[in-house]
Amino acid sequence: MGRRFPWLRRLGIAALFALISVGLQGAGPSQPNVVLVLVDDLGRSDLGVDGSTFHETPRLDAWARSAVRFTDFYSAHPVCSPTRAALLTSRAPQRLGITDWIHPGSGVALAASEITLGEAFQAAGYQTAYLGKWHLGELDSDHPSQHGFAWSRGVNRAGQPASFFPPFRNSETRATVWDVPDFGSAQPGDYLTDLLTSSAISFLEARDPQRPFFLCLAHYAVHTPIQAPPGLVEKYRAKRQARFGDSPTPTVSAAPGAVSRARQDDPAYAAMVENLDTNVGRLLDALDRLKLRDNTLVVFTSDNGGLCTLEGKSPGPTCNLPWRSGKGWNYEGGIRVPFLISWPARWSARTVSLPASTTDLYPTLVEACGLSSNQNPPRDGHSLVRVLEGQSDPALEQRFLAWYYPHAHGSGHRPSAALREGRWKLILSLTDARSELYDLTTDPGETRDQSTTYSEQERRLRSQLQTWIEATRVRSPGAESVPRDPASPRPQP
Ligand SMILES: [Ca+2]
Repeated sequence: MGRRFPWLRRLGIAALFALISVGLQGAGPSQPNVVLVLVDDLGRSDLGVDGSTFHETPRLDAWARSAVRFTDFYSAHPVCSPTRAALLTSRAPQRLGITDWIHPGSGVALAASEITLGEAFQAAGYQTAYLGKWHLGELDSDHPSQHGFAWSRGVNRAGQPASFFPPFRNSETRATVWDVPDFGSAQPGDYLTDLLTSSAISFLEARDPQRPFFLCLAHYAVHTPIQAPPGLVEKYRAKRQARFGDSPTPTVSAAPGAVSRARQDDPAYAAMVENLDTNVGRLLDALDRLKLRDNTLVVFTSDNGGLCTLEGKSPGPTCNLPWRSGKGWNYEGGIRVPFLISWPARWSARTVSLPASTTDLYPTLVEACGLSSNQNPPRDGHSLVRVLEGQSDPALEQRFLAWYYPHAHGSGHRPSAALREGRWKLILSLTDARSELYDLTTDPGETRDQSTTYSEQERRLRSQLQTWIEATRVRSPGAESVPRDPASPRPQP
């Protein structure tokens, strides 16, 4: 609609801010704060609470017991940039023309015209802050400061840091998109995840206590490069030796030419996960110390599944079993992610098994904080507030979730789309139109294709998925990010 009727879109934006300004009259510290912790590539089996016995995550495990935990939460996409764009706008990534991770120099970026979470909260009088990985465009005009985040730290121009160690750059003489800014005073031994958390805590301490805040802490961890504090890596080397001896890491085949790690045993990756857990604990402790915890919504999730599958002979650094494959794929391992949310003043601890998605965060946070109920531009997410309050929500129970990834990926993935409705999961190849159908109730690992046995179900879901793709994708030539030869292997971001 926005592209065909720009005046209507402008009217919609004006209506949004008019609604927000009404809400502003009641703005103040009584409104809840928001802390959104977005982790990069953290898998659904990486935390102790999700079944890991190799990675140690005591702080997240303890918080999970007092939070609302979703068992069937999905990233909007199996790779970074599309999920991040969907998180900020509640729109399916293909509506935004971001259907792959954004390659340096590609010119792909989140359009300035999109209304982001940052802009919605800033317009409502919130102090807004963004730290860490952005990956939604590399120009100054693409920076979080241009999307409603007034304060930022450590935002580089690419999908990963040059290094997790100072000086956070590859070259002393030449600037690159991977350089992480703002930490020039870091000392040898400092670590990026620690510094980002310290900056977030500094923001909390220096904020105006009379106004609520919206803080997004988007860690570069646990994405490549797999680097962690040496002492912690040594701890996990010893743990690996004690548990597995010298036995080689077992692998499984997720698809022809793709190799998946079949057990968690990477010492450096495990150390990154434990360090992340320690830092989430530091942030929660700061909220307690500043007496902010009760009236702050804290959200914790990941932008895609764990990296376990790669094209070639070596697997990725983690294992998502019992979920199939990982980052880059539309199997459960690529899109099912951890999700915790808490607001102690309002919501009781519970476990929710209804499927939900990154696209639901915008309407959930906006409704929970009482900002507005705008529906313009059309958003694809659904507010989770009723579920978080312990009520049933028929609309949420009846809907389907879907994914569209029309590109090849260094994990071995070839263009595909997927749909989940209730117990059923359909995966559709976009190269040869073959489909796979799985019953997640009896086969959560997606090992038994039921498309022949349940052919009527397969036809119905395939038609539903194709209709959704046609309704949401951008049609203008070149609008889908980085369309390349699907047969060409591509580097990992
Ligand atoms: Ca990612």
